Amino acid sequence: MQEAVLNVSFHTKACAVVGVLSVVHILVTLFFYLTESVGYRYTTYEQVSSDFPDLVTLESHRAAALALISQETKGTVEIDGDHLFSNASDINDYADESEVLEPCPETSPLLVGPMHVDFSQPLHFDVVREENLLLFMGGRYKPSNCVALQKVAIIIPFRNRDEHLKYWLHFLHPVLQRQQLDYGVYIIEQDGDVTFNRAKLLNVGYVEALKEYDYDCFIFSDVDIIPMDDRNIYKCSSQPRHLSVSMDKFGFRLPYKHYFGGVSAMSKQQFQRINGFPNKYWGWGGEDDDIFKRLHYRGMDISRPSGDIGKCRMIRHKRDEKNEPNPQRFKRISHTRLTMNTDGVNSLNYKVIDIKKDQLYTKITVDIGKP
Ligand code: BGN
Repeated sequence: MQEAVLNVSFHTKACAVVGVLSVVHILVTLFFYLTESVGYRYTTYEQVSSDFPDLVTLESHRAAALALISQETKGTVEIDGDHLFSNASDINDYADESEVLEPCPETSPLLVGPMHVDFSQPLHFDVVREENLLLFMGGRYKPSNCVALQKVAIIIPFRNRDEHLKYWLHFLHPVLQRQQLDYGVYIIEQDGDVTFNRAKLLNVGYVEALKEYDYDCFIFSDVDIIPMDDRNIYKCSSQPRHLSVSMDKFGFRLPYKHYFGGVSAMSKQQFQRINGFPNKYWGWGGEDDDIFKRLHYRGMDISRPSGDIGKCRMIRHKRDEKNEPNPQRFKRISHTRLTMNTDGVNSLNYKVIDIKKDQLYTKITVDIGKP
C-alpha cells in the first residue's frame, strides 16, 4: 500500500516536471518566433517606406543605379576600382519617372544652412568617388523622388588644378544633391600651355554641355570657390545671378558693386541675349567685368543672395603660370558695347581634344587657339 502511494507521488512529480519543461519550451519558442518576426518586419520597400521614407528613396535610387550598371556592363564594374560607373549607361537612359513624380518643392527640405568648410584634410579622388556612389557617369545626378525644377550644367574652366578640383567635388556634390538639382559637372580644360582664357572656356562649356542634355541653367564657377551655406542655391533666376558675393578673400563682402566674378548663374535665354562671353580676354582680369557690362547693356539686373547666405571660401594658391594680368583688359572693357555683338558664342571656335567621363565629372579638353 505504502509502495503504491510512493509510486503515485513519483509519477505526479515527473508529470509536473515534464509539464513545466513543456511550458518553458513553448515560451522559449514563442520568444524566438516573436523576436525573429520583429527582426524581419521590413521585408518589402513598401513596409520600410512607411516608416523611413527618406531611407527607401536613397536606397531604391542606389539599387536602381547599380542594377542599371550591372545590366549595361555585365561583369565590368569594379566596385573597388577607380571608376565604379566608368562603363555605366548614361543618366538619360535611367528610367524616366517624371510621369509619376511630383515636381520638387521650391525650397528643398534637405538643406542644412551654414556648413563648415576647410581645406586642411588631405583628400584623394578615390575617397571622393566613394563618397559619391549615387552619381551617374560624367558627374550627373537627378533626384529620385521628385522632378528637379531646373536642369543645371556646372561649367568649370580648368588647367592644372587637380588639388582644388578634389575639394570642389568633395564639397559641392552633396550640396547640389541636397538642393535637389538635376545637374551635370563639366570641367573644361585648356589644352597646351599658352595664356589661359577663362571666358572662352566658359563659352565652350556652354556649347558642349548643351550637346549632351537639354540644360536650361548654367553655373559658371571657378574651381577654387566653395560656398559656405547650402541655401546659396546653384540655380537660375529671372535675372542673371551672382553667387559668390561674400568671399573670405575679400573680407566676406563684395570687392566692388559691379563685381561679377567667381561663381555666377545664367539661364540659356539670358546667356544667349548677351551673345555669351567674350573670347578675347587672354590672361587674368576683366572678362567678368565685360560680362557684367553685356548684361547691363541688354537691360538685365543682377540678383544676389544675402551676404550671409552668399559666404564662400576660396582655396589659397599662388598665381597660376600663364595667367598673368592681361594688359589689354582696360582697352577691351571700354569697347564692350560694340564688341559684344561680334565676339561671343556666335564667333566661338575651338577643337575638342578629349572627352573623359569620370564618375565625378565630365572633363572636356579643348584647343582654344592662342592670343
Ligand atoms: C578686378 C578685375 C576682375 C577681378 C576682380 C577681383 C579688372 C578690369 C579692370 C578695368 N577687373 O579688378 O577681373 O575679378 O578684380 O579680383 O582687372
